[in-house]
Amino acid sequence: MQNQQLSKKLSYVLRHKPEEFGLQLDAQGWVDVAELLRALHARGHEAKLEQLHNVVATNDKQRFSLSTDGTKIRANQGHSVAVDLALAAVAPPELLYHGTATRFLDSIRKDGLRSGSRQHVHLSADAETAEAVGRRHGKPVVLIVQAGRLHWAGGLFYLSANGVWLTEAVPPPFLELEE
Ligand code: HQG
Repeated sequence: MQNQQLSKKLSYVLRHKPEEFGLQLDAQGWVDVAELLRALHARGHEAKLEQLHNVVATNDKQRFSLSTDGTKIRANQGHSVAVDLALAAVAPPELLYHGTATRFLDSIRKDGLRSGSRQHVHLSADAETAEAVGRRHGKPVVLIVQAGRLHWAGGLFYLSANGVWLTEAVPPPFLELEE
């Protein structure tokens, strides 16, 4: 398996469908590295420990973390399965950004940003990153999130290990279109 394929497979297993590989994440989303490699192997996906380490270290978005003793691995964010990443709530910067596609704008204007199938709404620290996130869905558009005001109003914010800002929802009054 190539590194990118392994990365995609890891995202799938560690964020969305561990049970499809006969795996169970612990409460914080960790899974035993040796068990994971065995589960991949059993389904015809060959990967060695060294390659796994390489993918964790070089992944473009730093999507995965190894435990300090190296025996466990988890996804840093993006889960649809219920896990408690045990991130501490922190004060966000005044402004954060959310990239989406133009076709979602009407619905977002009405309902605000919702986490949908994932556990959180994902926000970016800069508009360029947000635009790239939005492009995954179609014609990209960047929304400015009044994160400071939302935090002041009681919204909880978390910063994942790979620099993605997470929050539960962003109501319409805290959103504006970037010019
Ligand atoms: C949209 C990638 C209609 C939302 C990225 C988004 C990110 C609404 C889509 C991470 C809505 C969900 C997550 C509403 C939100 N009505 N549409 N009320 N509220 N939406 O993929 O943020 O490469 O689940 O705007 O870098 O695009 O996977 O979320 O367009 O960090 O590591 O519903 O995924 O990282 O799409 O991306 P997603 P996202 P990875």
